[in-house]
Amino acid sequence: MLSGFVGDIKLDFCVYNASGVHCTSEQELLDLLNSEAGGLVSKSSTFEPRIGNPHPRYFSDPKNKISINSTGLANYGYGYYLDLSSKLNTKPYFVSVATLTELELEIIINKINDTPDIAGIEFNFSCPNLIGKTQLGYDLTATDKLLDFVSKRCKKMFGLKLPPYFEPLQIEILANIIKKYPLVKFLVCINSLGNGLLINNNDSTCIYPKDGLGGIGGASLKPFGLSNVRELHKHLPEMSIVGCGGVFTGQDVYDYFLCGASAVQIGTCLHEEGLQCFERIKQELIQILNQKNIKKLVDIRGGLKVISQKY
Ligand code: RRO
Repeated sequence: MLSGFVGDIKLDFCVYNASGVHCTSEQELLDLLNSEAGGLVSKSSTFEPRIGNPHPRYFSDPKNKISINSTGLANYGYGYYLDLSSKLNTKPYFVSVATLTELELEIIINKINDTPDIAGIEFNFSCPNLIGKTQLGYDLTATDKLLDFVSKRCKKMFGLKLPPYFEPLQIEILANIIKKYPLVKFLVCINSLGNGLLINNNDSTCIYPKDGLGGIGGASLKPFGLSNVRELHKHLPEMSIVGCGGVFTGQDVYDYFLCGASAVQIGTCLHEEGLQCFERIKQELIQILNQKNIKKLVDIRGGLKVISQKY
């Protein structure tokens, strides 16, 4: 009833974590494995381990369902996440890779090609918090070039984690680039809204790096996540799209499927509520489908109705 898919991988339950949330250490990944999540994706990994940006670098305001982070790609290095794959193989396990240089990327891809038990690679084209760097996904020429590089080397199924786009034309151009690379099997839309600012009641920024700028997560992302999924689904109807951004309830998951998603990731809600959010959301989805007499969530995929003209 609630299955989903990511490329050619089936998830028994279509909801799992967003990269970056509860997925940096072995224990966190094992927690996800033992939860109701339908799969799991690691923290974005780099060639060498990184300690990330200085603290405080995360803040959330649960009442307003909003978060800000500037983690700065803190991770244990790609080898750590590959070595864990044999322990995590009872569910689809995706490794997220953040690209820093082509030389390092080539080594990482070769190693992943030789690692069984990895369902696929989520290439992060959208980290907003690297000091002195812009988000790769906003440079469509660089995106095209890197996709060419990856496609020529990667033997595993792979996908892209994309930033939010705000212009339909930009999404159309991106979709035309992606069409050139049939090995791209899934897209994750969207990463946090880059370079937002939250202020606390001491008149100060809530986080320290970049004078307080960071990636915004939470409920305000949902309209942009929905529109990005919807627009990409229109241009790439065969592509599997993982919805991400502002998912707190079963209704949010349902809405992402209506726009064309085939699976959904949870970020801020998982961080705030913890692992039990998966079971709660599952029960909410079952109730919605029963009320609407829908047998399988995937049957509504892309079925959003556009309101008809009245006059
Ligand atoms: O580590 C981070 O600062 C981070 C990453 Br890699 C990302 O993709 N998105 C985000 O909000 N933070």
